[in-house]
Amino acid sequence: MQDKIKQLKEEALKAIGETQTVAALEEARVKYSGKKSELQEFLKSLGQAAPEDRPKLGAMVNEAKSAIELALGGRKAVLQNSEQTKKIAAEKVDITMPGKGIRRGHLHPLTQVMEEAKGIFIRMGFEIAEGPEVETDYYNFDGLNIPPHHPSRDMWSTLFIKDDVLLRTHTSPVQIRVMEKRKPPLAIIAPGRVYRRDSDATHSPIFHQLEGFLVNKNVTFGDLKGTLTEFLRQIFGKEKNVRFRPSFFPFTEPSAEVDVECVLCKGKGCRLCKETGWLEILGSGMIDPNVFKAVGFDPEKYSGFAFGMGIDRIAMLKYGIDNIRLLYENDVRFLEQF
Ligand code: 2NM
Repeated sequence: MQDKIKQLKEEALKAIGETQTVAALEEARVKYSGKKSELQEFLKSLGQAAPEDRPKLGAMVNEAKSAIELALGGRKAVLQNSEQTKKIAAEKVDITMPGKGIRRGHLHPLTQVMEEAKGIFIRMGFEIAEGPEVETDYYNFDGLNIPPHHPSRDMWSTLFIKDDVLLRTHTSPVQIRVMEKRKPPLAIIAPGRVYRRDSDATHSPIFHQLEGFLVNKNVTFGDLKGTLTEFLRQIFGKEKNVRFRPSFFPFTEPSAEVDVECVLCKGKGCRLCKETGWLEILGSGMIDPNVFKAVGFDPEKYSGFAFGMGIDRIAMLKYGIDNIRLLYENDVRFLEQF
């Protein structure tokens, strides 16, 4: 009997010492110290032992029991600790590792050029005005000295909505609306989307214009030249030559187109400038007396200059973009280059 108890204790202690997981240890606990363990059975059967042997045997069983329980407790602490360590090691995060870069977005190249152009005029003292993209033919044409059925309407391939309602072909209607409401002195720019029935590598049915005008007493063609030359130097670079060339617009008299030295060949002549050395950038002129009469300004008292430019065209020239569609397809591989 005594040998049996001793053997059972040794076996239990050895098994406990060899467990590798908390789960295996729990199995060992059930087997060696649980209610149905051999040791427990042993205690129950003590009554069959000789009465003089019972105290000694009882003490031995109890001693074995506490030794096993002590070993279980100790082993449990060791195993729990090592399982925790392994778990922590497995979950370890290297906080010194570089993160996944978050790519910064940026403004669309058209927006960038529009903002740049607006900024130049704002710093000269111009105000921004906006107006509807769906216009009446009065504001788009009549008010600008372009009468119904007049051949000068052919200058714009207009998209009509109804007989007298259309998509504005330029932002000049905004300027007519401002002049109707306010009195000189006025210095206004009108940026925005405009629409024409036109589509090829350099024309899109929707494009962007920046127009502007200045009206006051004694405004001269010299003011127009100075203002637009300064604008073009800021947007294309100080070193570029600029030239004013006579032209015609129904709403200005005299009218001039403004060219900048070719950005590609620097004036030598190339495919971009059609061998002329110059790029057409702006239309401009002194506001026609008929426009002043239409808005109720006295042309004897006031004079003014006006100008208009295509922002898409300027963006294409500045960035060397040869197809206007690229500006409207929203292909990130294209856009991220700017
Ligand atoms: C251009 C060229 C020349 C222009 C004229 C006016 C207004 F309303 F004041 F009469 N706004 N914009 C103008 C003049 C526009 O674009 C090529």
